[in-house]
Amino acid sequence: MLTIYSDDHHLHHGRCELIDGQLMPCFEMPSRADHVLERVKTRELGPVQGPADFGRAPLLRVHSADYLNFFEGAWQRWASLGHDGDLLPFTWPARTLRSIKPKGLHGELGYYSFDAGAPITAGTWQAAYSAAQVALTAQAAVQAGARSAFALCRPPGHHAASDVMGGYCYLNNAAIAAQAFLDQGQRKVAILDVDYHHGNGTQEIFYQRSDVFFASIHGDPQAEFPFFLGYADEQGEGEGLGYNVNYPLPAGSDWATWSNALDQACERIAAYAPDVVVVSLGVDTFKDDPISQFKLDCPDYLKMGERIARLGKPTLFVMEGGYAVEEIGINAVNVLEGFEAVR
Ligand code: OKP
Ligand code: ZN
Repeated sequence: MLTIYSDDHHLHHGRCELIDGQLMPCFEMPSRADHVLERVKTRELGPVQGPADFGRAPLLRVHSADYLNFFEGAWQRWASLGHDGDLLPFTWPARTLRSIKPKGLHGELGYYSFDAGAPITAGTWQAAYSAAQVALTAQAAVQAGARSAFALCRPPGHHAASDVMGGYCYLNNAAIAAQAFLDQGQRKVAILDVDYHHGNGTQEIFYQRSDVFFASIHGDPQAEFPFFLGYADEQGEGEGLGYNVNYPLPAGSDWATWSNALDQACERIAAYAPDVVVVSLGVDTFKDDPISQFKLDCPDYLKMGERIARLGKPTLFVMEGGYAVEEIGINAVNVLEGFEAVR
């Protein structure tokens, strides 16, 4: 399997995040992608190539121009105010306030974010831009006829909505790739999100559309980030009604519980009969993940890949979460090797 990877992810290294009332070093750190790349190489998964540059146009198919302009320019505005530490939002237009866009940097940042989990540093735009190009380059390989490809994206993307960042995510790599498939002539795309956290950004982007089917298996938002989306009654809206399915699972869920949801998701995807499948590949479902509560073990990821392969569709894997840094490479590449083992 071809892997697309860019070193630019090192340009994004947030300093800290707030967890359980404590400022902690960011769990979403550069070594995550380094470990996955290393495992891709030691397992000889296949060639590793850098991304091509498809420009901003495919990003604009998913994100608003205002949002992209704000994100690209935010660091300069912050730096010109004399700061050199991470830019973090701290006030959001929650229910009792107005959803207006103030002119100042902090008001605008609150308007374009939903949590304080997406720090903007000097290199964040470049890293996120390159991650989106990584996804688009891997997408192009599948579009050109490859059975599968792996977009080793960092930062991740599935929490990023059309004009909102959050949850370590800025640009929705999987959504950008899914839209590119449609723009290049595919008629139906299914996105399967196996990250521990609900892919709220991806769901929002395609919620009113029937040309993208979105299925997500994740920690129950009653108790887990992102809390305010990802419930089982969210089935899509308007044209999109029936094209969104969520499988919220309780803390402690192991492979038996999780794989039952995967079977259901795969049955729904098979019934949809997509031309291509995009997998939002988070491996934070791992038993030792420091911020998650599922109990999958390393060999389970092989079975995950096998089940996805049995859909029999061209498949693009897009890296999302996974914070047990020592095992992230093993688990991610196990999914890819499991996929490749089914012919
Ligand atoms: C990203 B992905 C806020 C802490 C809340 C955010 C989790 C984001 C997970 N500072 N945790 O889905 O793996
Ligand atoms: Zn996650």
